[in-house]
Amino acid sequence: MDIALCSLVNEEYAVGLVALLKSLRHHNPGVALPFLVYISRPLSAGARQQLEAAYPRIEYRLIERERYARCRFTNYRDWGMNPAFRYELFRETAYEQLIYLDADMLVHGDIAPLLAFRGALGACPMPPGEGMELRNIGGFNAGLLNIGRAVRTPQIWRQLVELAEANAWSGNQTVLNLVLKQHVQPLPLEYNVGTSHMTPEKLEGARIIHYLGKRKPWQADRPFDRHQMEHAGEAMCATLLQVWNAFAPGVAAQR
Ligand SMILES: [Mn+2]
Repeated sequence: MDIALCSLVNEEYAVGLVALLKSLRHHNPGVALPFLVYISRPLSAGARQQLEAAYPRIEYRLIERERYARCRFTNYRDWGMNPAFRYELFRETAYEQLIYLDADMLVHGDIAPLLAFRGALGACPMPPGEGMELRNIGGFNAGLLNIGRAVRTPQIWRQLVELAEANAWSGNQTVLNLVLKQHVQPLPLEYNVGTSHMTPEKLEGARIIHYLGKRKPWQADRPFDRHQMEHAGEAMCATLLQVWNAFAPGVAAQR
């Protein structure tokens, strides 16, 4: 098999991944690729059961946390996950393409063209002004990465870790951009449509929705942050929550 899908979660983000997997099955029922779930600590039996019920080919990959212990970030966001764990993807050599999806994403359409991509690195460009340290130079959003074997090398992995250790960056995305800039090929924007500036037109065309921001749709007490509410508007936020809730863990599969 030459392609695998993957994500990176802890116990809390596993809820988001369950919804992502259910949405993938719903919109792409023919897809039966392996799905690698990167974790840094074992998940509870309950979380594993939900993931495995949502998708048939789950494989776990346990990250050695020590490898990333010296990588430091300023905007830690209280994830309970070291942002540098994302660099572990660059140690996987088994597949021609490794397609990474953030666990705060939802598949919203046909992703066959994304699965057909072959190349060093496919990612969606970020709008100007976004991406913290990248706001003036631009770059790609690291929530969706189609990573070819050419960049999954010990050299690139070491560059990522060394750069992350050298400076306190806002997150893993800046380091990924700085190291991989010359390798990236832009993917159509519909594969990573951020919720913060969502419009009805963008939602209509989205193949993958990315629930950006500090708050996440499974945090029922407050699923969106203020920035998101102001930019997308209350009605759009309600729609986005409805879309996510249709795939929430515990909700029976549609169709
Ligand atoms: Mn994300």
